[in-house]
Amino acid sequence: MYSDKQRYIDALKTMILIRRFEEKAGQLYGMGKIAGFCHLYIGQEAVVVGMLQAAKKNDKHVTSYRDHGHILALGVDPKAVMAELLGKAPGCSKGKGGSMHLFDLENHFYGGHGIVGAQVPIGTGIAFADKYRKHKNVTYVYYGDGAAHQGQVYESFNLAKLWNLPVVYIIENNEYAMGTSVARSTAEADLYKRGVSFGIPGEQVDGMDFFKVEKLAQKATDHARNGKGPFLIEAKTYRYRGHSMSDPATYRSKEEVTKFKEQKDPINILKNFLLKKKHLSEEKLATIEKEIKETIKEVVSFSENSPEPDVGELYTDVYVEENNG
Ligand SMILES: Cc1ncc(C[n+]2csc(CCOP(=O)(O)OP(=O)(O)O)c2C)c(N)n1
Ligand SMILES: [Mg+2]
Repeated sequence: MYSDKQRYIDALKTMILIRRFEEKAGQLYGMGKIAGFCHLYIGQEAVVVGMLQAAKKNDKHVTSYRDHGHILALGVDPKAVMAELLGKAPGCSKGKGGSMHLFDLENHFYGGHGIVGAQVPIGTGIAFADKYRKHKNVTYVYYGDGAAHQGQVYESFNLAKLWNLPVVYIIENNEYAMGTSVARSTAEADLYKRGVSFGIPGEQVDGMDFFKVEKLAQKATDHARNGKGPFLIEAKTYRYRGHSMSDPATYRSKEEVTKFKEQKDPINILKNFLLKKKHLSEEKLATIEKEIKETIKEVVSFSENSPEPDVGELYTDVYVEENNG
């Protein structure tokens, strides 16, 4: 039987994998090996890993350009993700999408979207398709505090509630939209209230705490799966790195970032719980770290040694028809 203890250890492993993967991606970007944009998820790991505890195999997932953590948490091979970042042929989008356009049909990961807020109507449409086909799947739609201001979010909310679509909206409130803080841009900063006028229930959660996220994820998922319609979660989180790889970070103090790293780090919170409960020993933890380090090494070597896509690939995959549950 898959015990809670094992599930927590697996969640910790996933969070560490995301962290180490992204630290490496940051380095490779600095070395000029990753082109285009690259937005790191470091600091936000407990949000997606916590949410996925409530998801089932055929559920659907869609997010913004800050997407590495989501696709890794879904279990997609990190080699396919890193190869994509490097623009290589075995990448999950065949090296043609890059960091912002990760995609994986098998795990129902529908991107990776560069237009702020665009994934919200897309995810709502995916949820509509499931309801129309009478499939009991739930769609998870992640977006940022900045995206929460987009008009298309509210057009989606209206139809999602009108038709009681099986969708969970997750606002990853990491305090900033590029360089603009929530406090500077938002009259009502409790973003979980944004569904009220549509009749969509919403709740706020500490997005740095895996346990709190998974608890609310279960509640929201049950709501959506049982035909009660959409649910809105605001996960209060924090990104440690810049908005993307070029960010002067003049909009926040070093002390603020240090405070989150020292007092609220999602990996430390989960790790310390497991150590304290003796679910995990320091030795076992060291082995996990070592194995992940090895994995990352292999991932990088695989990606660097893989070929670029063939020129003929320019004309393939422009349109894909999916016909599954
Ligand atoms: C429609 C649109 N407007 C502006 C941009 C430029 N832009 C990219 S990311 C971003 C900030 C979004 O912040 P948030 O939704 O909080 O997400 P986060 O980056 O914090 O994850 C902006 C304005 C864009 N990509 N698309
Ligand atoms: Mg943000």
